[in-house]
Amino acid sequence: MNELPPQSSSPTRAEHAVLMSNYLASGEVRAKALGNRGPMRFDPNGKLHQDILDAYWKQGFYVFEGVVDEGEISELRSGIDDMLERAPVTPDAKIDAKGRTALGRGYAREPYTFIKPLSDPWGGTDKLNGRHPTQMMQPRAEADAPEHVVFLMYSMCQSMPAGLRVYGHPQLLAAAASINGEDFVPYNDAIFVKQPGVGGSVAWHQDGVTHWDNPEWDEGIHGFNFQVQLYSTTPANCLWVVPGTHKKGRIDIKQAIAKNNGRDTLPDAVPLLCQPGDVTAVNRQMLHGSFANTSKDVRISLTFGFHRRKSVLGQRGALAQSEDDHYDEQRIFDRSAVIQVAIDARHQHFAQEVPFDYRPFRQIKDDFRFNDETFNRVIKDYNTRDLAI
Ligand SMILES: O=C(O)CCC(=O)C(=O)O
Repeated sequence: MNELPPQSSSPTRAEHAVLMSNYLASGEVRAKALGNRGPMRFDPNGKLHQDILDAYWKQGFYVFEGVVDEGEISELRSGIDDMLERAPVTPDAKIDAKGRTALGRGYAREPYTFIKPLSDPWGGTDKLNGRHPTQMMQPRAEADAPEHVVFLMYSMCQSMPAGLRVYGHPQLLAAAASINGEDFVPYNDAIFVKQPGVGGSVAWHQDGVTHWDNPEWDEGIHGFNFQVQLYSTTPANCLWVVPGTHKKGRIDIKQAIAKNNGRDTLPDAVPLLCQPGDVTAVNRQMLHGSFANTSKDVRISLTFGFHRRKSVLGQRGALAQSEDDHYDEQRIFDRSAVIQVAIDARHQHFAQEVPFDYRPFRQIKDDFRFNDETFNRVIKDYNTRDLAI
């Protein structure tokens, strides 16, 4: 990577795209050699095939191909377009670009995060428990770029009917049960929006913040995240991970970057290359990040995670949740109910599909059918009850 200018420099969008090209190409070669990708396959008991589990636990991630079909992807894309259209016209505005009240003005939690084009909002700050200690290169956007762009959208189960339905996807939930146990619980969800030529970066980090010093620490204790990809991903716009790092405990990220001559182009990282409808599962202890999207291709990743129940029970809030939050039985039950309502919302839409049988709600499914009452009781402002660790 000798041809890259100093990390602190600010190349133009076009220069950055050229400067990154060798690194992106070499990452693609490394990714293709790993072999941890393919369709979701299950054993006769409905558990992920052992070969897939072995590959997931070895590398810390897996790319599931062709999980969400074309029709559903098209519904999800429309939902995203709608959320983007209904975003406030500027970060503090009350109205969207069409003059309507912007989405989420009555929500308990703001559904949009805006950033300056091509910027890194977290790197080198103490935001989110300081888990992003170094800053990514921040190229200069073109002169006609907007001042702010949407970077993240929250509330997919509340704001997007198709978002709620995909949250109840039977194969995804069966995979979650295989990785975290049948009593698995939710974490949160966030939609990463990487618009062409303006999308920001996510500095290298490991997601988990709670259990690093736990005597019972192991490679699965902080759970994992799915990303449902709505468009093809490329090395220039996708998430990158360093294989195997979920096993290594807390990584000294500053030192890793320093050893790489201060550059964010970590030599062992690989890109998560996907087609629309592919879904990645990434262990939350993996070292991962993404670069400013100076390419011409959009990436929209519906990101939602799951935990082992015992990793969460008795813990305090972290990341976007207040430290005053206490993850007791009731809190876990209330947030997990979103899964059961999502399963039923999905079943009402895709009646031919066998719904997932979520063990914690097996005996009380009827109280969590999807309807106006459960929307208000369970789904409205559900993300104030996220279970971040
Ligand atoms: O998709 C991205 O660019 C970042 C995702 C990420 O950092 C996460 O899911 O924790």
